[in-house]
Amino acid sequence: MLQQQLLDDLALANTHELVENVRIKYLGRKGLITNLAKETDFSKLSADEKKDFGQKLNELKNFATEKLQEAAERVAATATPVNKRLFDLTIPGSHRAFGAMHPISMVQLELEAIFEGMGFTVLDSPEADTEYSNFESLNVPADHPARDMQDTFWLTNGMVLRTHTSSNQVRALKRFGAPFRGIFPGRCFRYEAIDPSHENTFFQCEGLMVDENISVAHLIGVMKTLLGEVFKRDVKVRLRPGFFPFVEPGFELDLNCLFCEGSGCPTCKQSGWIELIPCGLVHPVVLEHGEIDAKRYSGFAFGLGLTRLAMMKYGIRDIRYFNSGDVRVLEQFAPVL
Ligand code: FA5
Repeated sequence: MLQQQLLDDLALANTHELVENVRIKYLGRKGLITNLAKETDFSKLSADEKKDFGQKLNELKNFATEKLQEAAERVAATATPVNKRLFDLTIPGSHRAFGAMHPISMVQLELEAIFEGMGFTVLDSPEADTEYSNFESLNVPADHPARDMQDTFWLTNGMVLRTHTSSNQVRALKRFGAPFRGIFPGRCFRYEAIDPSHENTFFQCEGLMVDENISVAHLIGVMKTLLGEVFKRDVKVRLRPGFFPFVEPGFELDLNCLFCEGSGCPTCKQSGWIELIPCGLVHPVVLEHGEIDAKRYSGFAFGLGLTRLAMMKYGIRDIRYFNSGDVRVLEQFAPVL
């Protein structure tokens, strides 16, 4: 009877822990089999009876030991290996530091979305380009004084590190023809003194729209939409005449300094204004270089200072932080989880 009871218990024991419980129940210090000897009054038994009892008790212990051993082996054979156990989703995970997108990339993506919403195509363009693309195609001949405005890094093969994203204007017009609407964001390089608002490596976003009857009104409309969406509030801007050989007329669109609200600070060089978007109507010579009929089509172009826009949007007072590689700057843009 005790044997059958032991077998029934072991049939239900499917872990090592349960098998051990069965062992304790039968063979432990106060176990059912162990107790058989303790509870028997040997003084009342004859010598033969004692011998017989001892034999049966040993047989029972051996039986139990054997069945417990079998049960332990069965459990070991069917146990799930540790590396195959199901995940416990309630265990708290370990925290990993998240990376952050660079603020310039964030502004670039935002600009791309805004312009795509206005039907503009986003184009990539080369950082190392020809002298023709960077200057001549834009109505800036070799001896033109405007070249002094952009101190240039020349490469040993005669090419240049582009000084502005305007270098892609004629290439885009030749490739896509008119009508055309596109932006080309990218990195530009100038050999110049570095200060809180000037870097030798910075980002611009060129915009170019060519179609029939394009006027300054279209240019202003697009600029207003752009700044309204970027700053999500009314910003003060001013338009003043500006000279660039590739536009006629040319303008400088300045943004009222968001740090000092126009009263003057180091970022705006005490002027109260940040020079942000030079722009104008595309010069007919540039259209012709782009193989566009300048009598039929007109257009506007702008060269937005992307890095300076990122400074204004995120309140970064010194342009040198962007290229500093200081991870503490970037950490401030990491997503909060
Ligand atoms: C140009 O580069 C013209 N290609 C812009 C243009 C395009 C005019 C199309 C007309 C039509 P400018 O040199 O002013 O213009 O530079 C444009 C913008 O780039 C500036 O307003 C400024 O925001 C930014 N920028 C220029 N130099 C630096 C610099 N060293 N560091 C950071 N940003 C700069």
